[in-house]
Amino acid sequence: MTEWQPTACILCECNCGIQVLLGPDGRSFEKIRGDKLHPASAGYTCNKALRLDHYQNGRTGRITAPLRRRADGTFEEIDWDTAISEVTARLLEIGERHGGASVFYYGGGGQGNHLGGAYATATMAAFGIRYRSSALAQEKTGDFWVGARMAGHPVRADVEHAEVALFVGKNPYQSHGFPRARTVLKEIARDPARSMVVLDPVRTETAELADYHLQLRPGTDVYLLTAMAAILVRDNLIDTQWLAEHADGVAEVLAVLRAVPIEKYCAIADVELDLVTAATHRIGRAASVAALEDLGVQMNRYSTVVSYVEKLVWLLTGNLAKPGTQYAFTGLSNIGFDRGHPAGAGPKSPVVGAPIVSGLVPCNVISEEILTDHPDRYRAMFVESANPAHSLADSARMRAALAELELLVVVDVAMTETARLAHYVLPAPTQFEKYEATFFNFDFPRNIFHLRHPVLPAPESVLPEPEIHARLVEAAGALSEDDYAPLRAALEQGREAFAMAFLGIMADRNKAKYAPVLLYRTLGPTLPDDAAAAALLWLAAYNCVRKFPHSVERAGYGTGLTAGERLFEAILTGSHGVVITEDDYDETWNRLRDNRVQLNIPELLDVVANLPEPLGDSGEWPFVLAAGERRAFTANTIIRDPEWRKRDDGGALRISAADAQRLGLSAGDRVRLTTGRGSTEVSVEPTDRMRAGHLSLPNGLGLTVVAADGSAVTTGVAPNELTAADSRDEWVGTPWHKYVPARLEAIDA
Ligand SMILES: Nc1nc2c(c(=O)[nH]1)N[C@H]1C(S)=C(S)[C@@H](COP(=O)(O)OP(=O)(O)OC[C@H]3O[C@@H](n4cnc5c(=O)[nH]c(N)nc54)[C@H](O)[C@@H]3O)O[C@H]1N2
Ligand SMILES: Nc1nc2c(c(=O)[nH]1)N[C@H]1C(S)=C(S)[C@@H](COP(=O)(O)OP(=O)(O)OC[C@H]3O[C@@H](n4cnc5c(=O)[nH]c(N)nc54)[C@H](O)[C@@H]3O)O[C@H]1N2
Ligand code: SF4
Ligand SMILES: [Mo]
Repeated sequence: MTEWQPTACILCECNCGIQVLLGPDGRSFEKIRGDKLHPASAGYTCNKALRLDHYQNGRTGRITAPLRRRADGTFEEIDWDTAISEVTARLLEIGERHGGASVFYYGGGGQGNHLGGAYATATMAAFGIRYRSSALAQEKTGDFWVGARMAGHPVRADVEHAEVALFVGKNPYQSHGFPRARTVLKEIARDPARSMVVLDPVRTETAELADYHLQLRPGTDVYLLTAMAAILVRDNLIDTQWLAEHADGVAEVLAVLRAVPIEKYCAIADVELDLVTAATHRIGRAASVAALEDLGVQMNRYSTVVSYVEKLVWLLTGNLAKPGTQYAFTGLSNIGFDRGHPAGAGPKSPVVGAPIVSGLVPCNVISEEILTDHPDRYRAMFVESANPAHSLADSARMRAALAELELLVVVDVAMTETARLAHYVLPAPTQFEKYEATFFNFDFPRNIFHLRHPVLPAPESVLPEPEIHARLVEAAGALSEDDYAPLRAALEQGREAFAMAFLGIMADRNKAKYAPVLLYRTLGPTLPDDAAAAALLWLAAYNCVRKFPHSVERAGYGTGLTAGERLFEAILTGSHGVVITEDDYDETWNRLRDNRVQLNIPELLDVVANLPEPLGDSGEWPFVLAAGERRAFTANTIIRDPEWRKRDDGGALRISAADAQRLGLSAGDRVRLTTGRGSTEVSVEPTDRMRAGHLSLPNGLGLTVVAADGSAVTTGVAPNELTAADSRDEWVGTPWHKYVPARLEAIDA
């Protein structure tokens, strides 16, 4: 292989298109460059994409054969038939004793691999698995729930075209979250007609580019945003006519905001009133405002309430369904959708009774739902492409919970912190050795989809996730050749006959649950270049046409059944990614519930109306620790090889220069960092970017990999050794990882 091959970076949700040139060994990534033909990233990458060889070929603890844990805790290699039949037998047996709902599914994809996980719904059906979760339920479910209540459809921010970009607890310079983020941020900074407003206690790379950096006290966003919304009302900067036309509940919200003690709230947040007023006026005067909130508030005090007030700021100013504002997206998945039940009314988890939002049990109750003698506790877990022993709150408790399970099955590429605790580890090809795709595509007005083709062959003894799911479903007896035969016969007469036969099967609800595997086993083998894993996208394309006929038509795929086929063909063959839909901005209204927005969420408005005085500084815990910051060389736990980092290789604890001086600490000094849940040693990095009293640890460190000499090496601190499961949002259970009370002691060298 001496050709540049198109694929994508897998280190954040943007999945920028890249091209890879393999070395003479046919395995090493000799060169990587941005793919100019990719319709969203257009050649852009950040610094991280160039280090992907460390994911593919680095010292990662790659697993290349199914593993079974022995009684003494060591692992032995087994063949796939044994693995599938034993896992199936044990899942069925646990299901017989306790019901399928006692088996919990976690994960389904990281930042770039959602194709395999999409087949898991068939496995869930085959074993009667009812409850599931993923990382989204420790970050985005509050946002999803509020969005569902206010609009009935999730929305995204059109930062690229905004006159004013508002970032709340989000550092897109490092974390991205929209295409070509660094370029777009610099464009806004350079343009005198546009502005950037950032709420962040840290002077981040993004804040540095901002016109208004509101460097607030950690955890006080609810006060600051409420004050900003109140300033908009007081100074007549709300779009009264737009609200009259498009919104309900305006009077109730205005009544609350008129009573807000603006000056006091700015003082609580510790930001100059003049600066808050100026930034708010800038938002109020702008023709368009795009707002992006993220983990700085979603994993912090009042998380869901903050998501609500943040939306009030841009809704009161009429920033929806216009260029440069927010839009309701199209796409191939239902990520972000929720029914928006009033608090307490929706589905609940079986043990704790925690609210299930977007079908996901809150991550922070999972250990609680295992470590109990409640009859409905989870007894087994199926983990796919996730590392919950590392990424969920309170790792020690999570490890205890995983150890309590009768069965833990992990599908991964590497021997992770979670895999080490499993009874069975099922190895998958890496994301460059198989067909893969992300469903995190929410671009607008043209949305894209990128089916990535394999760049290099997989080792003999690993199986792609769709094949693992198909084998499990068949071993459970849920599907057999009898189910495939009529579909295969229809296929011989062409896709149209196949579509008809398939729709017939979909009418049977018991069979419809197995749609992914039915497609994989029938349509799959007929697809060119071994693209069986893409079979599921055939149905996704048809559904996209059904849901967004005009958007698909505008993108050039025509109408009706043939549009579904054309869209699927384009996805299948467009190895650089393709445009799947094209929208008008006001299309957003057709997607919202009743074509309107609801400003009043009574439960949350009540909190806004009655915000208490925050508690004073506690003597025992003088610091607030943000546990899990995105930095230049962090990428969740996707790259395990510590050598991928060019800087900050130990993952230093950042501390304000003032605190460091007071404590006599200089760069590289070791300290003991203690929270209510744990204590660890770490090196410090004093910086004038941070406020006094604030500390920050990077995300994704503390991984243990085996070194060349066979010894295990752990790099940096695993943030969740320090976090608590019960420090979480009242409404949706998301964790408060960015607000961990902490203390520090210098360690004498
Ligand atoms: N480099 C890199 N990029 C990534 C990832 C990665 O691991 N590494 N992970 C990806 C994933 S999974 C996600 S979800 C996104 C997350 O992306 P972000 O949410 O942007 O990332 P974080 O750094 O966790 O948090 C954002 C900001 O919140 C600020 N913050 C802390 N406390 C507060 C507070 O009290 N109030 C406010 N207003 N801000 C506060 C922090 O200073 C930080 O700058 O990043 C994605 N991109
Ligand atoms: N304290 C604290 N905790 C946090 C956060 C924080 O800010 N602070 N952030 C949270 C957030 S926003 C997120 S998104 C989560 C992320 O945490 P997780 O959802 O647990 O996911 P990742 O760390 O992305 O790990 C992805 C896994 O997929 C595996 N993998 C890679 N490629 C493949 C493949 O092709 N197939 C399979 N089967 N596996 C593969 C990797 O080896 C890895 O084990 O962490 C959360 N945890
Ligand atoms: S880390 Fe994200 S922004 Fe950077 S190249 Fe990869 S996908 Fe693109
Ligand atoms: Mo995330």
